[in-house]
Amino acid sequence: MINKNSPIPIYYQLEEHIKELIEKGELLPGDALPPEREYAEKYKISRMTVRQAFTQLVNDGYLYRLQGKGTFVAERKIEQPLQGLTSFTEDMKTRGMIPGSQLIHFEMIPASIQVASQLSISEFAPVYEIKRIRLADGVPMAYETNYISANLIKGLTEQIVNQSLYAYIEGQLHLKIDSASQMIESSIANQNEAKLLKINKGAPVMLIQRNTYLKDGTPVELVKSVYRADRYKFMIQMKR
Ligand code: 16G
Repeated sequence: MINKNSPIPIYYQLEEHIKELIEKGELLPGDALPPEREYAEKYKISRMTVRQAFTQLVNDGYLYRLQGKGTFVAERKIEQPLQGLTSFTEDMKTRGMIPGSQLIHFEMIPASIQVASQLSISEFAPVYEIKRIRLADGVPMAYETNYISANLIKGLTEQIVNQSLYAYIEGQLHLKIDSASQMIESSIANQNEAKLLKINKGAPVMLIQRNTYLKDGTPVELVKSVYRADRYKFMIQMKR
């Protein structure tokens, strides 16, 4: 498996080998990896090399370490395509996962100047402020805050937002969601986000801000989502 005469660095060969075992399902999420020492002895390589491969796999989200306990196989990340304007509920259903929401906050408030300008409404006009934890098979994936004009999207209830917002907008109100612009940046979880997402404070997250529009250009929502970076990766197809 490890070819010492190959120009490919040994740590990289080991990394690819472990990745292959994970992809084939020979190593499953939660499985403990043999200690670094064992790998070093088995392949007659240095422990430093094994550590380098492990560290890279931890950084790439394939493995995680528990202090004093060892190195374990992480859950597979969800690969989210970036083309296509979909809802969380649709995304989870396409994957055969059960979507869920835990409602943290639901209130009608007067729009701040920032929210008003992004939703193209007047300052103090009524907006719904909705905070939800989005769950996949019961596991928290993202913490999402939506601002929605109450004069445009009428009749929202806690029950509706506990299910799918997009299904209500399109299925009940017959408004056609058409386009969105989205910004993605890296960040770290603050105390509140960490608690809600069941991750450590300071753990890496991806901050996504989405402005969504109807066909005639009317802004329909303003969203800030905090996604767990240990469970999500984004993918986009490109053509030249
Ligand atoms: C996604 C969207 C969010 C939208 C929600 C509707 C991102 C970053 N955000 O989470 O803007 O409000 O879907 O989901 O993708 P729902 O129809 O399941 O309520």
